[in-house]
This record gives sequence, structure tokens and C-alpha cells, in this order.
Amino acid sequence: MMTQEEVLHLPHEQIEAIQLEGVKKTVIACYENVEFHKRAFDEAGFDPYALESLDDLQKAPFLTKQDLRDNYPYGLFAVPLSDVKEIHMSSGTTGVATVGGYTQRDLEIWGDCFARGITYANGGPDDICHVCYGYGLFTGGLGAHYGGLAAGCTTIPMSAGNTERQIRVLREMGSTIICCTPSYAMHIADTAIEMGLDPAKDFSLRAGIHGAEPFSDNFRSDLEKKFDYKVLDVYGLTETMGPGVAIECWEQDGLHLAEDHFFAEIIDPATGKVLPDGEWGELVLTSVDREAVPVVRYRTRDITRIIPGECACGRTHRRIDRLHGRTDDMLIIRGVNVFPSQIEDVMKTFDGVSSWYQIELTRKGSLDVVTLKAEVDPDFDFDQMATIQNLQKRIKSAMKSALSVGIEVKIVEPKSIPRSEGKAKRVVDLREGE
Ligand code: DLL
Repeated sequence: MMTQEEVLHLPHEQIEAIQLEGVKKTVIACYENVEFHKRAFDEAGFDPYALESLDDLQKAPFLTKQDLRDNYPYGLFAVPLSDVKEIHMSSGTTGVATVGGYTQRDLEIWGDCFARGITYANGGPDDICHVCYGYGLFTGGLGAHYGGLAAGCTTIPMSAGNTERQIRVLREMGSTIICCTPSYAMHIADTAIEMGLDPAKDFSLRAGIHGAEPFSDNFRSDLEKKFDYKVLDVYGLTETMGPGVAIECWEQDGLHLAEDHFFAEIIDPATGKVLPDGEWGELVLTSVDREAVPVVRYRTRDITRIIPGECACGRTHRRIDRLHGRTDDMLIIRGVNVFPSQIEDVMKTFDGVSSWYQIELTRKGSLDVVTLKAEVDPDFDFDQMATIQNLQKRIKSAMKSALSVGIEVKIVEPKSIPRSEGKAKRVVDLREGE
């Protein structure tokens, strides 16, 4: 058995050999055990027994979220239900929920994948891992929990919510690593400050493993300043496992894919063509060793790129860039593609503007109007109308030059944007008929 670090330092050719062997087994298992995959492979003329290289996988058809929905709940399971030990589901915010099933081995691999985040944070048995992603069907809570256990940490299963109690436990237990969404981490920090605490001094946190939603670099530095810790970005999705598909190391220079478990391609979302390393496109994932619900060329709708070259940390698993957002979150404003996280990045360069915002979509005649509602810091003098107007104007003009398109800006009072314990709702669509 190799140690975690040995696996993470394997020569890349060896990782590719593991991937090829695993992907061969995956496509055959899918073909032989799942009626849907058999039909889809046959229709596309893809012969799973003839796969000889990872490039050959390009002959396989894509799997989409719609396919997962159409086969709800068990249609894509490749093992008998008696071998399935746990079930999770996506929140279903964009439609019917999708289901993830895990065999005992899938659960162990999941724990190992998330534990890499703790390894990247130079953590282990001496750490107290405070998990405040939601437990339950959402993969965040239990995924981080299994990761904490696999890394040997003392793991505290807080789940999300009851923020004042989170703060008490963080202080009293001396938690060193916190796992939750970045927006919930910000809410915990802000609540602690309101309670008269200084999260940088009163907590013992040294790392936060945050993900499940996009967050800008400026949002990250704001968090790091407040807690005096380091934020590592963790990516994952219910359809392929949950958190731990890719995680940032201490270099914060991209998220290392767990390449011994996932084979990644980046495609042009319009043509489906595979793009070379370095180019931005949609991430497509194939399971290398998933047993319960293996996926072949699953279109994640998440936009990223493979970062070319090696990471300064010396680990060999390739990195994806931090995610801009999903193809379905992308706003098309008068023909220009804009992700909410880009708006957040510009907004966060202004002093006095907090990390809380919402983007409202309305319609005026036949025109879509995009309004950024940005909340100011609690100590901002909100009664000074002239200051507010001036700030609005300056943000508006910065947006125009950064995004090449005009959006409306409205400064709102502290605490007026709803706080979330899980994923933040950044875009509110008020257009009729949408
Ligand atoms: O959000 C799994 C997860 C839990 C990841 C905890 C990280 C931490 P779903 O609810 O199925 O699963 O949502 C998956 O969330 O396709 C992305 O669009 C988005 N997402 C996840 N991680 C990130 C991230 C979990 N680090 C969807 N940055 C994905 C940006 C992310 N977006």
C-alpha cells in the first residue's frame, strides 16, 4: 500500500497507466451492467472492449445531467443495491435531484480524496477538524467528515447552522481546520465580530477547506484576513462523488485533481471538441474506479482549464484552475458572457464594500437589466447620500471597464442581503416567465 503522499508524487506516466486500466474497467462495467450506457455506447458506435488509450475515450458519448435525471433514481447504478451502502443527492436547485450511490470501497476512496485536502494543509492527527458543511443528503458534510477521519483528525460533526454555537465550539474546542462553504465561513467570521470577538485572535484556525460554490480571489483574501488562516479551495459534485474531486494545495495555485480516481477532459461546450491544456472550457469527468455509479464523460457544466506545467509543491497530479462558475450560471448581458464571480471580483476592490452581494435580473421592455446589490460594511456611514451615490458611480464604471458591459449598481444597507448556511444564492431572477 502506498502512502497518500507517495500516490500524490507518482510519475505522471504511472498515473496515466492507472487511469487507462481503470477507465477500461469502467466502460466495460457500464456496458455490461447498465442498460442506458449499453444503448448509448451502441448508438454512438463506441466499442468499450476496443479502448486502448485514453484518447480512445473521445469516441464515447457524453453523459449529461438530463441523462441522470431521466434515469432517476437507480437507473445508472452498476452494482446490485445490496452492495450500495450510502446514498446522497444533489440539492436539485436546477431541477430534479441527482442521486449518488456508494459501495463500501467508494466511501473509503471518498474519504481518502477529501483527506488530501488535509494533507495539503499539512494536517493530520494533531488537527481538530470542524465540519460545518450540512450533513444529510448534501455531500459536503459527510464527505468532509470521512476525510477528517481518514486523515486521522479529531473530527467534529457540527453540520451547518446555529452560528453562535459554531463560534462557541470553534473557540472552546480549539478547532484548527474548518470545512464549510466560503459564504458560511464569512458569515461565521462576521457574526463573531458582531459578538465582539476577533476571529483572528480568538480562534485557533490555521486552514479552511472551502468549496461547493465559486468565490473570488478577493473574497478569499477577505476571509484569510478575518480568520488569519489559509483557504484551500475544494471542488466536487454529487454526480461523481462529492467534495474531493480536486483540491488546492498550500501553494494556492490551482486544484490538484485526484487523477488516480478521475480522468478529466476539457471540452469546448459548443462543439464538444477536446481542448488542449491551458484553454478554458467545460470539465468532463470519467470515473477510474467508481463502483456504484460510474460515469463516462460526464459533462459537469463547470468552466475551468487544466493548468499546464508542474506545481511548485512537487505533487504530480494535474491541476484545474479555480472555477469561474457553471455554464448555466453564466449571465449573457447584451451578448457578453459574465460570471457572478467576475462581478464579485471587481466589487471587492472597493473599500467599505462587504462580501455580501446579490445580482438581480429584471426586464425593462425587451431589455434584460442586471443590477448588482452590494452591501456596505457595518461601519460605513450609510446616511451620507452623496458618498453612496459616488460609490455607486465608481463601482459602475469599474464594472464597465472590467466586464465591457454596463450593469446597474445599488448600494444596500448592512445585513440586508440574506445570509446562507450552505451555498449562497448569488443570482435572483425576477424576469417574468423565467
Ligand atoms: O457542492 C459538492 C461539494 C461539497 C464540493 C462541499 C465542495 C465542498 P453539488 O451540490 O452536487 O456538490 O454541487 C456541485 O457545485 O458542479 C459546481 O458548479 C459547484 N462547485 C462545487 N465546488 C466548487 C468550487 C457539491 N470549489 C456543483 N468552486 C459543481 C466553484 C463549485 N464551484
